Amino acid sequence: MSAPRRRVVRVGRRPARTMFVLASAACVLALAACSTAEPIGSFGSEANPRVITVDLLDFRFEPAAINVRVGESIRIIAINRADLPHELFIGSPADQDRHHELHAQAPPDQQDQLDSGVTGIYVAARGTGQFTYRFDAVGEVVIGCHLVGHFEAGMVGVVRVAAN
Ligand SMILES: [Cu+2]
Repeated sequence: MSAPRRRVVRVGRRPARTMFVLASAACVLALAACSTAEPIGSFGSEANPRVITVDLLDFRFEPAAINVRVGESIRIIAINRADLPHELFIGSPADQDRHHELHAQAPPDQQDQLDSGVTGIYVAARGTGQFTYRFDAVGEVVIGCHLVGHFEAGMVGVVRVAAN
């Protein structure tokens, strides 16, 4: 009978790198899972919109990608987790450009007055806001924050509107 062989655990370069790659892959998967709100549950009607909560952070939306179905009404609850004000504005790339220009032209003390509450909402630091939006066309719609410098910093997301 031979003595049990001792198992050698190598802490060489290769295993460490492999672990790093696996950990990175896991992180990416976790982020992907967290950053998409799947259309689960009942269809959001105008009378009974589906609620999606979006965190406003410096400088991103969480989730950054939202999936809805065409014709669906979504009550967006925007929770500002940051110490800066933010907004959540919905529209096509052209709408985003126009809204961006609006913010660029407006004086600092009017940055909070540029959202209609129909296509977007301004949310003070640590505040919460909400509005309901109906997604009428299949495709992609952009969400953005256009307070000066925020869009450029990457505060942009997407709503994917799927056919029923
Ligand atoms: Cu912002």
